[in-house]
Amino acid sequence: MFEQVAHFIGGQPVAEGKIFPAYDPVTGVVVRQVHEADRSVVDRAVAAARQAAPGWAALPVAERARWMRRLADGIEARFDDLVAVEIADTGKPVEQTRTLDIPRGAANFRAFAEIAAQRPDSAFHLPGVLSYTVRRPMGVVAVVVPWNLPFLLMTWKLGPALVAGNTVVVKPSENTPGSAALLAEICADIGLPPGVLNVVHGYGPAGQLLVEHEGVDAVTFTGSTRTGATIMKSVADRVKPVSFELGGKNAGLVFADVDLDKAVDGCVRSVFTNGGQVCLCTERLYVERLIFEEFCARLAERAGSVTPQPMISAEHREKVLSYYELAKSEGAQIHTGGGVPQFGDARDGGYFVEPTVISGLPATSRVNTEEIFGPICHVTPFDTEAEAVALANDSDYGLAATVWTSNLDRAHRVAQRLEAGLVWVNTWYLRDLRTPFGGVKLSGIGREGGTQSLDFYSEPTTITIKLEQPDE
Ligand code: 6OD
Repeated sequence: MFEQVAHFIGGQPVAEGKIFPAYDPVTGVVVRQVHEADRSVVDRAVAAARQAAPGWAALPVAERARWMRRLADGIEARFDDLVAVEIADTGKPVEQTRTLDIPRGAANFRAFAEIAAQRPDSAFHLPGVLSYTVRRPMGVVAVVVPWNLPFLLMTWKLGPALVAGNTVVVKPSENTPGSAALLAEICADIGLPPGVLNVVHGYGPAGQLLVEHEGVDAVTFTGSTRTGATIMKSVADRVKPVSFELGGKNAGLVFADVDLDKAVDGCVRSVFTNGGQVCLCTERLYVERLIFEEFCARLAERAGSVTPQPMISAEHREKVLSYYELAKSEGAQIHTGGGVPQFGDARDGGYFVEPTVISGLPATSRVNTEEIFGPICHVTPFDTEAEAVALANDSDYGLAATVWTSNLDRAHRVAQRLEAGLVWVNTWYLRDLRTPFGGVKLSGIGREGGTQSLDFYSEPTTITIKLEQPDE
C-alpha cells in the first residue's frame, strides 16, 4: 500500500514535487516513494485550509464532535491497513502497534470529541456586570509530527485541533509518511469537508515553509529541542502561538524498599519500549546503593532477552552508536549490549542496535546529559532520597520521571520534588487523555491533553456587559 505517497490538499491527492525514498527500518529496503512539498504545494495546502476554515468553525461543536467519531470509526474500519502501514514505516512490533499506536489514534478522536462537547463556558457575575468568555478557533494550525509514534502523535494533535474548529495542514516525518497518507484516505472516504485536513510531505525545509507560512496561525510540534527552537525563532516575528513537546533525558529513581521484580519489569518497559524511541523513555536510572549490583545484573539479564527494534533510520542508528562508542571510550561498565546484533538474515540490512545497560560514567558525561533516543540507559547508585532527587533534577530537560518505591509517603514526596511535567509512580506511560501532558525546561512549552489542548487550539474573547438596573 502507498508505494507512491502523494500530498492531500482540499480533499484530493496531489502528486507533485520531487520524489524521495522512505525505507523499511527492519531491512533498509525502500518501501515508498514520496512526493516532497515545495513552496507552491505548501501554499496550496494552506490556502485549502484557509478556505475551509470559516465553514468548519461555524459548525456547532456537537457536529464537529460527530465528525471526530466518524474519523474514529473510519480508523477502526481500516485497523489492519493502518497497522501494516505503520509497521512498514517504523519497524515496530506488531503487538505494540495493534494494542497501542493504532487504537490510540481512534481514542484520540473520541476523547476530544467528548471533552469538547461537554466543556462548559464560563460566566462571571458582579452586581450590574456580567462577564463571559467565548472561545474561537485559531484558524489554520500546522501540525508537525515526529517519526517515533507517527499515528498516535498525529491524532493526539488532530483530535483537539479539529474539534476546536481549526482546519489543519499536517507535515509527517519524511521517515514515516504512510499513516498520514492513510488517514487522508479515510477523511476522503467519510466525506470530511475538503480542506479541513490537508497533508504535505517532505523533510525539514517543507516543515519550515509550512510553519512560517503567513496563512498559518499556530504551530504544534513534537520532536527535538533543536527543531523546536528553530521553529520558535522562525515564527517569532508573527508571534504565533506554539505548543511544543520536545526532548527528554528522563530519570527513573529506584528505592531499595521496592518490589524488585516489579521495578525491573517496569524499567525494562520504560527503557526499551519502541527501541527507546519514545520521548518518555528512561535514559538515566538512579538506584539505591543497597540494591545497585543486583538491580544492574537483573536489568542487564532482562535487556539481553529484549527483542531488538530497529532505529528509524541509518542516520539515527549512527547517532545512537556514537553514544555507545563514547560510553566505551569514557570507560563505562557495559552490563549488556553496546553493539549491533547480527541476525544472519535480511535484518542485517536494517538499523538495529543492541539493548544496552551501562554504568560508571560521571553525571557530566554527554551520555548522561544528552538525549540519545535509543535502547540504552546509564545506572548510577545513590545513598539518600535527597541525593536521588538532586541527581534526577540535574538536567536541562524535564519531560518525565518514574519513581519506584513501596513507601507511600516517599512516593508523594519525591514525585512532588521532581522537575518534570509528568511523574509516574510504580508504572510508566499509563495515560489518561484528560490530563495535562508536556515538559518543563528544554522539554517543551505548553501542555496538551484534556481541556488544556482545547485552550491551546482556541482563543478566548472576554465579553463584559454593564447591566443597567431599572429604576425601582
Ligand atoms: O501519549 C501521548 O499522548 C504522548 N503525547 C506521547 C508522547 C510521546 C513522545 O515520544
